[in-house]
Amino acid sequence: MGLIVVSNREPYAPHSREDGGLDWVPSIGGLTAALDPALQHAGGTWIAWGEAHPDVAEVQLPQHDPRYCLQRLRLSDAEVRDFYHGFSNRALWPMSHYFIERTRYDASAWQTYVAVNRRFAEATVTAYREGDTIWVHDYQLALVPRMIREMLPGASIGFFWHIPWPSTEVFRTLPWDRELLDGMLGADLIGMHTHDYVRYFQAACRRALDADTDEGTVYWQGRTSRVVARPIGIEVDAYEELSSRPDVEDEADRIRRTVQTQILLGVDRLDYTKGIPERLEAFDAYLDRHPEARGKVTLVQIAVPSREQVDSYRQLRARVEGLVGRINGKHTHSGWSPIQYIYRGVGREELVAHYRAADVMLVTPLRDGLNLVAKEFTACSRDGALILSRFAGAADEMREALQVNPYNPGGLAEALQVALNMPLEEKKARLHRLRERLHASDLRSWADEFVEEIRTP
Ligand code: GDG
Repeated sequence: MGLIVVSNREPYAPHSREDGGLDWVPSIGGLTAALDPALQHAGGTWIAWGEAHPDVAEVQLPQHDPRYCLQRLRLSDAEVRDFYHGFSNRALWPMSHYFIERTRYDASAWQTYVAVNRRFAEATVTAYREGDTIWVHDYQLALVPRMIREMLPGASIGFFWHIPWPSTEVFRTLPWDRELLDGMLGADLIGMHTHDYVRYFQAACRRALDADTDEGTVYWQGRTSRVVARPIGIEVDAYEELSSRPDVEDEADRIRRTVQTQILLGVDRLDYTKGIPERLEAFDAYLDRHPEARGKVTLVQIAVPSREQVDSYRQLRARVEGLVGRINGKHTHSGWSPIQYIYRGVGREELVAHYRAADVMLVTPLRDGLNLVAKEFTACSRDGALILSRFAGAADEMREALQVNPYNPGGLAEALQVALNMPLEEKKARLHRLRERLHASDLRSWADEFVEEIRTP
C-alpha cells in the first residue's frame, strides 16, 4: 500500500550539467519542502508538472538515494498560461488571500483549469494500485479529488488546501464556486491550516451548495467528507541541527560582521500577499521616530523571485525596489544603509545562517495560509525575537510571537522597538515555548497522521 502525492509543483527541478546530464535540485517553496521528506519516508509516487526538461517523463528521487518515483506531466504553453498563471494565480490565489480587486475571472482560463485537473486525475488513476492512499495538494488541483472519485469510487483520497480559505462573502465572488467545492468534496478528508478556514469552508458548502454540515463534516450527494484543521509542521530536528553546525555558525558570524549592526530579517517569495512594501514603510517610519537607531539596525530582506510572468508580480518588484531605493536614499549615512535587499533565492545553509544571525525576524504577511518561515526561524534562532502578522495562519499556534497588524505601520514600528529592546531572558523564554510546540507537532507527524487519517474512515 503506497502513497500517491499529487501537486502542481515538483519537489526537485532538473538543471543541466556541463557533461550533459541532469542534476535534480530541490524546489524552493513551502509545500514541496514539506512533502518530500514525507514521501521519502513512505515511498510511492509523486505526480507533478514537469516544468523544465518536459521530455523527462519519470525519475527516481532523490537523485543519489532514490526513495520514490516522480511522474512528470508535460503541459503545453497554452495550458501553463491559462491553468497556472491564468486561473490558479490570477483567480484563486488573489481571491483566497482577500485581494478581490486583483482577480481575473476568465471563463476560458477556467475551462483550461478543468482540463488540466482532469489530466492530473487521469495520471493518478493510471498510477493507482488497489489499497494506495492518494493525497492531492492545493488550490491548483481542487477538482482532482472529484475526478478521481468518479473513476475510483472506493479509493482513499485526501486533499490539503495550503492557502487561506476566505470568508464566504469573498469566496462567493468566484463564478465557479459550486464546481470548486464539489471538486474538493470528492475527497474523504480535507485539511486546512486553521479552524477559521475550516469554519469558512463549511459555511461556503452550506451557502453555495446547500449542503448539510456538522462538527468537522460536510454531507454532499450521499457522501461524507471530513474537514479538519491540521497546521503543517517543519523538520525541527533537521533545522536545529543545521543551525548549530560549525560551518553554518561561521556563516552567521560572517553575516553579522558584514552587516555590523543589529539585524532585522525578512524572507519571502516576492508576492503581494507577503506585505513587503508595508514592512519597508514601517521600517522607514521606525527610523523617522527613532533617529538614535540609525546606524544601529539594518533590515536584510531576501526576496525570492516568483511568478514573474504575472503583471502584478512585476509591478510589485518595481514597487519594492523603488521603496528600497527611496528609503536607503533618505537614511543612508557614513557607510550605513538601512536596507540590504537580496533579490534571489539562497541555498538552505545560507538561509539558516541568516535565521541564526538575525536579531528580529519579520514575518508580516497581509494574509498567509500558514507561513513556514516563522517556524523555521523559531527552530534556528538562539535568542532572536519573532514579529508575526495576525493574518498568518501560524499566528494561531504561535502566541508567544509579537503579533502585529501589518496594515498598521505605526503598530509595526512599535513592535520593532519592543523586539529590538526585549531582554535576553524573555526572548529565550518565548523561543523555548514556541519550540516546544514545534517539536510536539513536526513535519513527520503532520504528514504521517494526515495519511493515517485519510485511511481511517
Ligand atoms: C504555501 C502557503 C504555507 C524561502 N526563501 C528561500 C527558501 N524559502 C523556503 C522557506 C520555506 C518556504 O520556502 C516558504 O514557505 P511559506 O510557508 O513561507 O510560503 P509559500 O511558499 O507561500 O507556501 C503558505 C505553505 O504553502 C505550506 O502549507 O505555509 O502559507 O502560501 O520553507 O524556507 N528556501 C531556500 N532559499 C530561499 O531563498 N532554500
